[in-house]
Amino acid sequence: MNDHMHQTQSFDTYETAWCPGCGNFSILPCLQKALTQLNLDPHHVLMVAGIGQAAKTPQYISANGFCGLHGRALPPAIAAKIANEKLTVIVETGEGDSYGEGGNHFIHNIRRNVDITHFVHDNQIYGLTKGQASPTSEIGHVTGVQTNGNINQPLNPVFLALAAGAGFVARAFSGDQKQLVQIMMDAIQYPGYALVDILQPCISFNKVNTFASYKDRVQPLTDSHDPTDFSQAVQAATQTGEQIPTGIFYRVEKPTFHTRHPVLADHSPLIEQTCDPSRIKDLIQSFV
Ligand SMILES: Cc1ncc(C[n+]2csc(CCOP(=O)(O)OP(=O)(O)O)c2C)c(N)n1
Ligand SMILES: [Mg+2]
Repeated sequence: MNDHMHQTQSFDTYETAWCPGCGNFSILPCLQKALTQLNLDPHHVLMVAGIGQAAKTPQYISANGFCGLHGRALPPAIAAKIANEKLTVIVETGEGDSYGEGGNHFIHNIRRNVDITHFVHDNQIYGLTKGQASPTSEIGHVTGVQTNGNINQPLNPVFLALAAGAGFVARAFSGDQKQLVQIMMDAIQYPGYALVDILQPCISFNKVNTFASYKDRVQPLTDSHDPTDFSQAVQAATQTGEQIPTGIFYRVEKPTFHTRHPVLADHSPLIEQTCDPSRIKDLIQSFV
């Protein structure tokens, strides 16, 4: 949050190290557009990631950034939001990072419901490490490691998020930018933990889930879908077959970590809170 960032006032993006044709190239401008349309200032936004191709995103956009360990993006993101609720905190990272190495954080972060947004670039493969099966790879997917095809059934992250109690659950497709920008804006504005699983082709290491295979199958939810209806959300999240529903499956407000926490409930950053040392002194005294 230096002076330079103060003056930037726009979410500039930078040259990337992604493969030409990567779905990430569609997601980055959507993020830029969503943040700009929400009139946010770059110095009020914190982008957090773990490790991976998707996890490079914070390095390619002008905002505050934190690159964590693989699978460990959510803990520092939550910590930053708890320390300063005035920050808009966005975790942007891969599905291996989010649901595999970070799977336990994913589940328990939903229970806490800290007001952060989680954009998962779901290319159904470990991209950075050159194409091993990830938690969302399909059964039978042949890779350099799974030479006879992946034998493990894929995780359904949107269904899992619903089951764990998330209040905002969406699925998007990197190839539908108009829908993605809108979902990103809604997710950022949602007061609580918001998950957006973004289907994204990896042109170098996933020859199964190609742009064309997604494009033929994604099907935006119609207006008849009621995002406050849990059973409709579950139905959309678990739909199998040729069509892959996209859109906001579920959106209901739930008490957040901040509203439930006695110290955080007044919504001021920790650094601005007054501290009464005499209370601690009394406590220490009680142990003597
Ligand atoms: C604890 C740990 N395990 C494994 C790795 C190696 N590793 C780095 S990135 C990665 C996979 C990234 O896949 P994903 O999160 O789906 O992102 P993508 O590259 O596909 O965008 C792995 C296994 C690591 N860095 N740290
Ligand atoms: Mg991946």
